[in-house]
Amino acid sequence: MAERVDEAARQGQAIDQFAAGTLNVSDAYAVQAASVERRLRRGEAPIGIKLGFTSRAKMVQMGVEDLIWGRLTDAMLVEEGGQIDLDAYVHPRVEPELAFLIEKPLTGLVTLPQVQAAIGAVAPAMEIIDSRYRDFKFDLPSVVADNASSSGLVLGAWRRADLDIANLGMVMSLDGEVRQVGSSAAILGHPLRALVAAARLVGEAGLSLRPGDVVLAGAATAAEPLRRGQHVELRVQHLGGAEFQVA
Ligand code: OOG
Repeated sequence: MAERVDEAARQGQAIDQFAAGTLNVSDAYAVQAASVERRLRRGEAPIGIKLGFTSRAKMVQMGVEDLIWGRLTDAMLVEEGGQIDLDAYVHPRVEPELAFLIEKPLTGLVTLPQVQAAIGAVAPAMEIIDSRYRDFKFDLPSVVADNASSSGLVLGAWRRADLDIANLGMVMSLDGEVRQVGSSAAILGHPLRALVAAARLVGEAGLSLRPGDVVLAGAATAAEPLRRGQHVELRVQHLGGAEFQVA
């Protein structure tokens, strides 16, 4: 299963979804870990994790109640202001997010003040998500096995996390047209809670967030499908923005 999802991601080719009931959530995380292990054996380096379903808009869009997480590698980084090739993906979508840079290790049950003390910087970010399944019918274990649809990330400039990020306006535009408007408050009510959740989730897997890790806090709005030729831009109040082009 790990080989199938990994090859699908590597080649940008859709695969059939695993039959319903073949995987439970904990099996699915084992498939995810094994598939990312294959990427690391090919020379990719781990750079952090992403969270999924941290906002009501995403939960409603996908019909779920649970948070999930996936693993990020350096090969997923898209240069800010750069270009992606639509052919490298199956059916990519883009989401407006915030990214955090971890400065001190975090794992297990942690408090908001501990989280605040552990982050070094925050940046506007977009995640390119790409479910590798053909005719996908939503099923949580399938998404988890497919590395929580993680496919790419675009990071804006980091700045020290000394400003209040509780309620920052976020506007995502496609070809100059505003398509998604939200607030960082949509991320679990306060985006730092995403880090509390991230520490708990990686802790449950026997892991920790390490200095230098990037944590994508999860989408603040619903996702937008990407099309060839599009220009995608995110602006975040007080933080700046990020953009990229779809070729
Ligand atoms: C799952 C990934 C969701 C988020 O930010 O909520 C996600 C999907 O929608 O395919 O990354």
